Amino acid sequence: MRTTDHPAAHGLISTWKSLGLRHIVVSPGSRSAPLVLAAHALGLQITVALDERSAAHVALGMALHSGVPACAITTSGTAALNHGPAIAEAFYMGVPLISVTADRPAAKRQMGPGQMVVQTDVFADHAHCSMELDELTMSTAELRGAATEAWIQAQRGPVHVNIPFDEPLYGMLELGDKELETLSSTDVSTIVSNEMEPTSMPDELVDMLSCHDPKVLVLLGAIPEFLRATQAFEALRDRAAVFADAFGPILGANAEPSASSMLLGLGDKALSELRPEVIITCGLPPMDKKWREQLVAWNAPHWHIGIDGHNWDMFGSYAGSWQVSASDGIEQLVDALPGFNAFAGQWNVQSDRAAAVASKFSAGWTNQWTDWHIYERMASSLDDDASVHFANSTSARHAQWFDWGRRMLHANRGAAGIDGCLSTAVGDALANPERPVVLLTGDTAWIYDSNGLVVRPIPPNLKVIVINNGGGNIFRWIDGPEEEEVLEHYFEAPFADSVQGSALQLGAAYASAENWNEFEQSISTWRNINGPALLELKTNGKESAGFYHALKDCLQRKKNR
Ligand SMILES: Cc1ncc(C[n+]2csc(CCOP(=O)(O)OP(=O)(O)O)c2C)c(N)n1
Ligand SMILES: [Mg+2]
Repeated sequence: MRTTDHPAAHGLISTWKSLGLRHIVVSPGSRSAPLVLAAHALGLQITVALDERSAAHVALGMALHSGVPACAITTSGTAALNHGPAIAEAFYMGVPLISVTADRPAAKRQMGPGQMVVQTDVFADHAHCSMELDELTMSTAELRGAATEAWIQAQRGPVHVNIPFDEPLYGMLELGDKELETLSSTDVSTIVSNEMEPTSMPDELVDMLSCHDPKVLVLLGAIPEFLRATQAFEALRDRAAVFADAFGPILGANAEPSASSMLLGLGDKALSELRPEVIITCGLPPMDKKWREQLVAWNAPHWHIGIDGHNWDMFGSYAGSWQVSASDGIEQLVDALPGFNAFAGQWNVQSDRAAAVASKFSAGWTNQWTDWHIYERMASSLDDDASVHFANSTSARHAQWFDWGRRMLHANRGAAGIDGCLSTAVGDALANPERPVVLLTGDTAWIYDSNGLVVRPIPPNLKVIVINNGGGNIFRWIDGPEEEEVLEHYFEAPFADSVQGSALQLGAAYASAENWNEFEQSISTWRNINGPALLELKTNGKESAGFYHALKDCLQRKKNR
């Protein structure tokens, strides 16, 4: 095989390939050339992404369903630092990711070269493992050992490898059979699976669950797709009060009870009657700040289940954590809880009532062209096999209100940035070409991350819907600034009357609608386009926020009735 003459580049990439690496995302640059030449020689699937911030998010998106880390490679300097946002997202969300940043040799960093920043351990606080692999000082065996360790650590989150190369960078050599020998993949898969062995439920938690009719509240928070379970949600719902995020561990569990509508519908009396004796969380904390305040106010001992290792004291009442995968943990919870639970029954009555109020109120607004009604329509009309991504902001919040069936839903809820939502969907689409990937995004998030489509190849199975409500509508949802002018100018900050120009520049076919009549025509055009397509739905931001507040008011008026 003819490949790079830099042993670290070939050693690293070939070790990872033998362990299961399939996807590499590279951004153009010279210092990283040995890694790119090695990946090319090894026949890996290489995506080229101009913007390193996008590249790392594309790699993150590639791992969501398979759980197999993808590797993003960058040259030195600020290019390397641009991997940071995706590394932070992968760290908090628990998504496998390998970031490799090429650097100058340590001795030359003191000479003031161009395109140089401090790269060694620069992401250490947001990575499961951070290492520098130097071919000038390490043997091939040491390099391969370190590569194996990085791969193991990357199964659960981000890993950063900084790797210096001296010039010349483009040299090639012919490798013989002996040099091509690599680790057998089975050795490592055993190590990885052994580490994931579930532990049994802590005694203290067993005691809490064993009392008569325990009052248990289970919060199913966001986790990445590859860790999700398909087991019966109904069994858990009969045994405990369950509040599920749309991006949580059980497919379809958020739909009923709709966590958002439920919370708004609870008055003080109901809230004191529904106080749990123990709160069990899994995945990320709840999105809704008011809901978090209520969980703090209940002051019930909080147990966390999962292998994410965050162990946050989310509600100021942390009691302990149980290192077990979400699906094993939920299964054991179902087994440990009695088959019927009066407390769960009480919750379910309340939540069914709140959901009924919300859907009746929404139906009364038929033909209203608001963001809420558009998301409601999407939930029932997108392809059943689509993987649906929601950008951060109101998109990820709208996701919580509706029944999306068995579709896989995703939002970058780890660090909740708007800076990689498109790129992540692009990665998902590239890694899973057999199914449609749909991104539902706001106008600001779209513009922010439009470099996500400056990739080659462009995924033909990616479809985008931009809800253009004139800037960040989220700032009309929250208790924002009093003055309308200040709100509009500094916070909502509309940047695009239309996103048509950006769609066309990026090679996506474009359709748009401003009302339901136009919608029918445009969505069928959009749906039938063979290749990437963008549908822009223009709404009135004030009316959309107005509907949302009216819905909240309606739910609150029903409190305690
Ligand atoms: C990288 C980053 N910068 C800023 C923010 C703060 N932020 C959250 S939502 C938002 C506005 C998003 O607007 P848009 O995409 O139009 O969505 P809408 O609220 O209208 O649904 C901003 C700026 C963020 N989450 N991430
Ligand atoms: Mg917007």
